[in-house]
Amino acid sequence: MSASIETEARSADLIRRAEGLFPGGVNSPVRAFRSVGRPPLFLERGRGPHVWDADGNRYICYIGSWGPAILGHADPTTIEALHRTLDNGLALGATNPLEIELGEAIRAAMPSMERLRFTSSGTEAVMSALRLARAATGRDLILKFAGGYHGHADHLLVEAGSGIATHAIPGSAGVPASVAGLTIVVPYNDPEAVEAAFRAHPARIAAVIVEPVAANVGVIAPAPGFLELLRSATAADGALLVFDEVITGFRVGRGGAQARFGVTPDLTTLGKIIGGGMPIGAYGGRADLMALVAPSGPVYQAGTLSGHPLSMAAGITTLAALTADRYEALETTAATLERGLVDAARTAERPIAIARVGSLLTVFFLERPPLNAAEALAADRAAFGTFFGAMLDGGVLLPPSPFEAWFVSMAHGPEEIAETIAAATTALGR
Ligand code: HOZ
Repeated sequence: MSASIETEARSADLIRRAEGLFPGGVNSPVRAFRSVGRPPLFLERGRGPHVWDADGNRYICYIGSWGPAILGHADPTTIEALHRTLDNGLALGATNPLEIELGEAIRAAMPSMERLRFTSSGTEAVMSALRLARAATGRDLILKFAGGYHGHADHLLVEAGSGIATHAIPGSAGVPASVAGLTIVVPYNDPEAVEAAFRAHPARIAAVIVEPVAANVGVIAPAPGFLELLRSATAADGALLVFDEVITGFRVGRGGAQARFGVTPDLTTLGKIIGGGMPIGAYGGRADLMALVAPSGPVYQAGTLSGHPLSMAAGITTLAALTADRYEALETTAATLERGLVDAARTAERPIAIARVGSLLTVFFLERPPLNAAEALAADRAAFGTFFGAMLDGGVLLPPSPFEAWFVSMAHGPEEIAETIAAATTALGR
């Protein structure tokens, strides 16, 4: 576990060079460790539940590639499928049979995706789904929830979560007011606010987009009846309901949040797990809506690397491994971790709140789990920073933010969970 002076120098050199190259030293803001007051980690290798940094230190990993690594890192079957696919070349610029195989596997798990299209990222999937919603309804307004993160398209960076919440950025510079003005933001889990928005803008809202389990301001479960209310309010007004399942798809169950909570959206966006760790996104839904997408219809959307064979191969292999009994075991693993953290907090007499839906979990330094972003953002950031550092010193790598989900994987076994709980007991005791 302990790094030699020589290897630590390697990390220091990488930090210096990265800071001279990339804004903030990173290629995505969530990878910076600023909000936890630590130098950034350079991860070089992952296997199963573990990752190794550039200095050779090993950690139990709960970043999980920010969601895709549900099987753990470097799942051997996935790696083998990638090698095999690679032998046939890379993107070939026409439809590859693998696209059909993955598309069918997704639709079988999520029947609401009657037709779908692959993109290269979740951001692209959401942009495309909302363009389609606007075209289908002939309306411009989008309703989203405070703290909801749907990628970095202009009109969705309004009161967004993820890196925006972590780094306390008020909203992104560079987004024209006229664009941001097309986005209505209301609190998550607040049915009255949703109804009031529809009353204020009758027949003007194209779509409500929601993470059915909020997972970018920390994990927040939908209150009973909330998703149902979104379904009925959108239907009553003629707006579309879009579930952003980039994180929850194949994570909170094979059928995603829509199956877990029994609410069917008009459109769904996916990413992360369906690519098994390779770049991917997908959007899809009702066949009549998807028929509007070019070349069937007038809504243009395209991508040179969409449906990339490596992404398809990794996705196919990953989805094939996600059997019902493995989800059951994952639920048990995550519940054991949750119970252990609750006990650790009790022993340390620390008031923390743990929110968990399936294998998504957040430790909030709050008295009780939040219901919305405003409550989540009141969490004690400094306390989380101290906790994060102590966990890292104890060999456990958490997402470096109080407002991100921990991703428990199917590779986390009893040993890793016990080690994590032991580290938390020490960390909370400090
Ligand atoms: N959506 C991911 C977690 N909130 C982060 C991906 C990224 O921004 O790098």
